[in-house]
Amino acid sequence: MQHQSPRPFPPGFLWGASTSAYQVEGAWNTDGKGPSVIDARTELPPGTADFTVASDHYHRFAEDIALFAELGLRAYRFSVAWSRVIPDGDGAVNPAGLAFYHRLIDALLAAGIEPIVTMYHFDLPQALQERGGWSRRATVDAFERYARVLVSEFGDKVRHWLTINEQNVMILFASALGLEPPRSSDPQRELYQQNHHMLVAQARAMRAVHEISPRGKVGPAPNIACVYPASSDPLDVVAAEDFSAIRNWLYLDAAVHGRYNTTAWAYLGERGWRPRIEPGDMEDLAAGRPDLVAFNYYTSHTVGAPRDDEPELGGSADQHLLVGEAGTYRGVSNPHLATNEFGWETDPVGFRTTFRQLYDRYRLPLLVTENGLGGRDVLEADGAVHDSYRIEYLGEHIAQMREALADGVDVLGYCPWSAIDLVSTHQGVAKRYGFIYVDRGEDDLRTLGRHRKDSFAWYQRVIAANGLSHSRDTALVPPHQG
Ligand code: BGP
Repeated sequence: MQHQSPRPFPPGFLWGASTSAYQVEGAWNTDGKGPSVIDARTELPPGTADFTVASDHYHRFAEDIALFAELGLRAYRFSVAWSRVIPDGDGAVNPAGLAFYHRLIDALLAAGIEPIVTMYHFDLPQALQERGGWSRRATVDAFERYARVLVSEFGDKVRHWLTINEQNVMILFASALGLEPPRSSDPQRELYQQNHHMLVAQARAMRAVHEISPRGKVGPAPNIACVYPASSDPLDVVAAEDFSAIRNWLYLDAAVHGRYNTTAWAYLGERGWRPRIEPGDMEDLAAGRPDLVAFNYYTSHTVGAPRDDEPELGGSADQHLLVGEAGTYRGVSNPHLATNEFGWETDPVGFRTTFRQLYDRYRLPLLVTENGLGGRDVLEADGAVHDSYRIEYLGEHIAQMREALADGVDVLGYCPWSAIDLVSTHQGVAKRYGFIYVDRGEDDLRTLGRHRKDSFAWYQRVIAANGLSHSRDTALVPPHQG
C-alpha cells in the first residue's frame, strides 16, 4: 500500500543514537571494573582491535556528549557494563562504577538528552561465566539483583530501560560473538537452556523496573528481521515461517506473552533441545509484562525449504551471518537486494515490513535501538569524512519508518547504530558506523580525536526537521543529491 500523505513523526519522537559499553567505553579494568566475557575473547583475528581502549568514551564522555547535543540528539541509548557495577557479577557493588554512570547520565540530562539504558549488551561478567554463565540458575538471580541495583540507583533519572540486547543473536550466532557455552556435549541444547534462563531473568528484571520505578518503561531489545520465502513454493513459505519463529517470535512471544511460540517449541522438541523449566519459571515469564518492544534491524533474511542438492547455509556474504539448518530451512541470498561492502544485504522496505509484523503481533510501542551501515570511512586531510553511503542507507530506512507510521504503527523513537565510531563486534575499527569519526586504527590509537562526518550534519538536519519536511523526504536525501 502506498500512502498519499506521509504522517509526520509525532512530537517528542526520540531521535537518538546508540552505543554499547564494551564497544565504546574502553577503560576495561579501570576504577574497579571486573573483566567480562568480552575481555576474555580469544577468537578475534590477529590485527583486529580489542576492546581495552575502544573509543575511550569512559574518559571522553563529556566531549562526546557535547557533540551529541550539537547533533541534536533527543535520546542516547547506551549500555551499562555489568562488571563495572558488580565486578564479579553477583558480589559487592562497585561505587566507582555507579559514580561513572551517574556522571554520564547527569551530563546527558544537562544536555537535554534522554538516557535509554540497556542493562546487558553481550558483556557477562567473566566471573559468572567461569562458574557456568547462563547455564547456571544462579545467574538468573544475579541478573535480577543487578537490575534491581540499577533501577534503585538510576530510576529517578532514567525513564526507558532495555533488558538484554540481542538475546536471539547470542543464541543463534554464539560463536561469532565468542559466547559459545564452554565444555558442553550438546552445545545447542545448552544454548537453549541458557536462553530459557535469560528469558526468566529478563522477565524478573522487567518486574523489578515496575516495582521500583513507577515512571519506568522497560522492554526487550532483540534483533528482529522479516523473513522472506525464497519463492511462492508453499514449502518455502513454511520454511520462512519456521525460521521467523526460531529467530524472532521465540524471543518476543516469551517476553510479551510469557509463553513459548508454538512453532519454535515444536522445533526445539524435534531437535531434543527443549529447556528444563523449573517450577515458577512460567509464572515469572507471565509476570514480566514489557511496556515497549525495542528492536535492532540491519537487514532481512530469505530462506527456502531444505534441499538435498543445495547447502543449507547461505543468505549472506558475511560468513558470520550465514543462516540455514539441515532439515529445517536453507538460507539464500535475495536477488532483489544490494549487498554492502561487508556482505550485508540492504533492505529498507523490509524495515517497514518488520515494523508492521511487530506491531500487529504485540500492539506495543516500538523503539528502534539499532539500524546502520558499517563502512570503511576515510578521514581526509582537512578532517572531513564523506560518508554519503551511510546517509543514503539511513535516509532510506527513515523514509520506510515513516511509511510504517502511516500504516498505523506506534513508533517511540529511532536510535541508529552508532552515535560515534566504536569497535565492531567481530570486525575491529575498520568497520565504522558512527556519525562521529574516532581517529584510531586497529592497534595504533593515534589521537583518538573526534571528527564530524558528513552524516553528522545530515542527521542534525533530519532531527531539526523532526524527520521530514512536508514534501516527500527533502530532509532525507544525501547532500550530493539535494
Ligand atoms: C549488533 C550489536 C551491536 C553491533 C552491531 C553491528 O548485532 O548489537 O553491538 O556490533 O550489531 O554489528 P557488527 O559490529 O558486527 O558490524
